[in-house]
Amino acid sequence: MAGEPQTDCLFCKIVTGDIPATIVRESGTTIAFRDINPQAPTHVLVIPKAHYPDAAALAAGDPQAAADVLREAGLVAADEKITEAGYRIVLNTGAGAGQTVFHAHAHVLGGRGMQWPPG
Ligand code: DGP
Repeated sequence: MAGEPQTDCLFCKIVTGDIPATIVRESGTTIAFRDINPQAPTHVLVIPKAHYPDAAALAAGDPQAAADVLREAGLVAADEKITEAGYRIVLNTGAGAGQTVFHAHAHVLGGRGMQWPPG
């Protein structure tokens, strides 16, 4: 069923605490933790606690939780003091776009200059 935990999902295991992570924020519907392979001085992942395979599925299945992810991404940026310089929220969607973990997540990246277009 949509939103149910998946036994084979890495990020569901971070939600349950079965896999450790450095959690920086938590809300009723989301957690935010540092990326294991940071691509910028600040690189935090914000995920819904419920399992949806990508951001589009999350927005379709639970629009409030999708909004919560974006709100928490902004609060992470404020906590990390990267709002003034600017930061990026990235939602890789599909393997062709670089998604490797199929539990919806927003990358919050900041603390260095950013290029456009992204690679
Ligand atoms: P994406 O490529 O958009 O699916 O991003 C997945 C991110 O997840 C990637 O930047 C690395 C991160 N990641 C993968 N495994 C772990 C883990 O076990 N712990 C943490 N904290 N991050 C992980």
